[in-house]
Amino acid sequence: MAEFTDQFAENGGISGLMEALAMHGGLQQRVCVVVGVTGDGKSTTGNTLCGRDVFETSTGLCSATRGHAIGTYTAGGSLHGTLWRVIDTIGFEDSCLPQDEVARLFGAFADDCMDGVDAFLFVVKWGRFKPEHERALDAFASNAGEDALRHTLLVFTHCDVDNLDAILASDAAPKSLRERWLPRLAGAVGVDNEQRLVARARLQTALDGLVARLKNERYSHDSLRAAQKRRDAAREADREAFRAAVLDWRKKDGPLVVERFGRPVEKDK
Ligand SMILES: Nc1nc2c(ncn2[C@@H]2O[C@H](COP(=O)(O)OP(=O)(O)OP(=O)(O)O)[C@@H](O)[C@H]2O)c(=O)[nH]1
Ligand SMILES: [Mg+2]
Repeated sequence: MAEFTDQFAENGGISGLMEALAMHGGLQQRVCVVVGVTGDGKSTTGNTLCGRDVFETSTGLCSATRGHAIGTYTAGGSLHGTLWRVIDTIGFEDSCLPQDEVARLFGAFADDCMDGVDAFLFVVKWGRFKPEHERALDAFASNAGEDALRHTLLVFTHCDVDNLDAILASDAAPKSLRERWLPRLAGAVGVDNEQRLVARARLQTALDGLVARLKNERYSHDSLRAAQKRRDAAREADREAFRAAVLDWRKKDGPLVVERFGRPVEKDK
């Protein structure tokens, strides 16, 4: 019996069994990816969905979630329901890593959802839609492509308001959120992760609504790869333009002196 229990645990326990069932067609499979800035509650929201503490949470400025992590849960009954795979990702605007490295770590989640993504949850702490969130949404759109936005729900954490939609439609909501982002996103939901059961029900209802509205259409793996290629090409063009500008400047103005710490260390020409 102990041997059987050990084997069961080694194969992932209940979630391993659910995945195996899903692979054999017994359960429908869906994927949601949790994204956003560092520290606003991505991992906690993932834990709320999974109904248990799967992801490590933190309070620091550096993302506790480096790379990505995966949790699973079943919704709508364990035999005829849906097996959701939740992928928790590194925070954009991580102050401890260069932007390129964050983009590389973010993109790696794609290897764990080759069949695409049903929904992205972009997590924002309620009352804190700031320039950093705007930059993070821009980074998300540039890393995952515009197509990802219509699969994305804005999830406000630390949020216990009942009239979220009315607030978001009013002048109380930041203009850029109202006019620039919400029209391109799939909707918004507010949760307080401290109230896990209520929060879980709200998130699941929002996820099911999104899947139904999009008629099961998934964000594809190819869209992600195409967005990454476009971003790399734009970056290379930017570098090339910079190199050309320096060359041009050198032709016109003679010696180029590179100064470090106020002292010339390298002379050219
Ligand atoms: N009261 C309250 N606290 C929350 C809520 N959501 C998250 N927290 C807390 O916020 C802190 C940060 O949460 P995390 O889930 O680690 O945030 P994260 O976005 O995953 O952070 P990184 O992985 O570091 O980028 C933790 O202390 C959580 O307990 C919420 O809805 N209400
Ligand atoms: Mg985290």
